[in-house]
Amino acid sequence: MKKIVLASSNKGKLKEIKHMFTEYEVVSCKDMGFNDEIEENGKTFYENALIKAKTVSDALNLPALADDSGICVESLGGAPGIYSARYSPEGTDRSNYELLLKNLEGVKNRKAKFVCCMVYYKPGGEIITATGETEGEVLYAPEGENGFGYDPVFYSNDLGKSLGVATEEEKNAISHRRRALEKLKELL
Ligand code: ITT
Repeated sequence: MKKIVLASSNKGKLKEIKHMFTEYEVVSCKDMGFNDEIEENGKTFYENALIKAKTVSDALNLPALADDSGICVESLGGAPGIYSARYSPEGTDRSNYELLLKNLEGVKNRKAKFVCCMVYYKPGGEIITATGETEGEVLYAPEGENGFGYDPVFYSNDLGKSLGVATEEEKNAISHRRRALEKLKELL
């Protein structure tokens, strides 16, 4: 089976992408010996995904896939967006979603979406990219402990429940990551 290197250190992403991308053997860049911190100084999901994919591809001299994603909240002007992983000073999943709930205290418009931009970068410079989104609302308190990141506080419009209570299969059927990956597969 063809191997694909994922330029990510996020275990939640790796697990989901492994389960959805069964056409390839998905391995993490860590498994390939790449352990460097990558500075994500782009201004968009696309720029950050490209930085990650290109850095890993250049280091290993192999094609690499990166996923840059986050939650965009309408009443916060799209924040935390590309800063989702480092929203709170501690930067843990729990401290991040707790800060989001705090910043939405008393706010009625809870509309939010997850966005995922994937970039597949080949040595030589070929870029294949696709973006996916999934819509919902930010809950008032966490529900469930499944998934990762902001899943426990995200009510999915497609599933009619929190991604914290949805199974991985349910989430993977409607997620921003799935939608980006399906488009990317067609382009690959
Ligand atoms: P890599 O850059 O190493 O891939 P990261 O966690 O830093 O890992 P991002 O910069 O793309 O990745 O930040 C994504 C953050 O957005 C992630 O840490 C979560 O807080 C949030 N997020 C993205 N997808 C999510 C999902 O499916 N469910 C819940 N939260 C998600």
